[in-house]
Amino acid sequence: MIKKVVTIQDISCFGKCSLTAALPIISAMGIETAVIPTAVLSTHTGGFTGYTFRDLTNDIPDISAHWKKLGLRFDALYTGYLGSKEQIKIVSDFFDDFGSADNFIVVDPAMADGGRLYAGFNNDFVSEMTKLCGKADFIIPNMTEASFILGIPYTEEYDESYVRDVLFKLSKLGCRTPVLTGIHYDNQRQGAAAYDSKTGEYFFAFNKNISRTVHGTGDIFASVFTGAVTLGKSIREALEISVSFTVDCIVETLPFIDEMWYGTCFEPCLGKLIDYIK
Ligand code: PXL
Repeated sequence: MIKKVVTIQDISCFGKCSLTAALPIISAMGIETAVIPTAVLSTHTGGFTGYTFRDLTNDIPDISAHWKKLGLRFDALYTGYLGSKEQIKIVSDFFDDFGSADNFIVVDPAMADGGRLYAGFNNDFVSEMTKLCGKADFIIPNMTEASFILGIPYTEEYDESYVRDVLFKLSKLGCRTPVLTGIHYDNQRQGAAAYDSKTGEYFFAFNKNISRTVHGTGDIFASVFTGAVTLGKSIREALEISVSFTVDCIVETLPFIDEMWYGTCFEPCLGKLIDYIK
């Protein structure tokens, strides 16, 4: 039976992030992908100005009620960028309705990067997102998001023991497996790390470091990771596939970076992703 994921995040109509990344990527992995759009924006908020924002919070309970009547079930529930703290509460109810012992929940607390919260977010939003993280099986923050969640200072200078400590503290929120993205100890390598609090194991996956920030890579990583775990890959395998694919996408983008400042050229790499999951 084909696996089914539901992903809950915004549609930025132009800009290749959130749903316009998650939908093609998870579909390419051979997984049926249902969506709940949380908001419609003309573009994402990372570098554009004057974008429109239509909040769809009130639609979510109706979609959920209809799906409950239909008896829909999903192998994974995966959330990304959420538009407001009210919306996080409603998504939390959705987890109560659709989460079960046979599926898993992934929360990517997409709210900050480079030491700063994205436009429109504040500390109240962070505390609500932190609660949502406690309900997840996997959370996928970058170091900025992890620092906001844990209330610790953001730093770009850290070592492996710091990463282990951050992962351990994140697991204490109640989520079984925190995953930290964008880990780098030097300029040579960059990657991701995970902690399975059930077994006490730590996992690391590194690839070459490319010191250009490319927009939307967090969404690409989280989508691939969610898809890989849905397909039954181990944490180690899912981490390696996600790191490799994210680096492929960054490498593909670099020659066009002046025009592509707003997004990542993931489309030409989808064939490689299909190979990685074979
Ligand atoms: O890529 C994360 C993201 C998702 N959705 C919106 C965003 C961002 C990051 O800037 O602005 C609307």
